[in-house]
Amino acid sequence: MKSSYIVCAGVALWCAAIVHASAGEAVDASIKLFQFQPKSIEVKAGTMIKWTNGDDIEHSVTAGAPGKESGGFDSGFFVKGGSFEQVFDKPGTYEYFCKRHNSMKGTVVVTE
Ligand SMILES: [Cu+2]
Repeated sequence: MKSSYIVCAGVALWCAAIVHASAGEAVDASIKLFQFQPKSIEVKAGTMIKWTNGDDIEHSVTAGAPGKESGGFDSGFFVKGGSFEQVFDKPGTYEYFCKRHNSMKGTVVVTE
C-alpha cells in the first residue's frame, strides 16, 4: 500500500510531505521549480525512489551535502523528463542535494 499525506505543524506554516511505502515498492518524487518534492521522503528499506526532472534545466540527485558528497549515489545531471532511480536498502537518514544548485536539498529517511 502506498499513501501520501501532508503534515503541517504549528502556526509557522511549516509543511513537509511524507511518503510511506512498503518494502519492494517504488515511490515517485519530482524536481520542480528548483526543489525536490517531497523535500523529505520516508520509506521502508528496500524501496526504490524515482526522481523525475520537471524543470527546463539540468539537475542532479547527489548523496551528501554541498561540498561534502557522501558517495552513496549520484545521478549525474539529467534533463527535463529524465529520471533517476535509487533503491534504499539500509535504514538510515540520507541527505542529498543538486550539484548545480546548492540550495536544492532533500532527505530520505529509510526505516526497517
Ligand atoms: Cu539543480
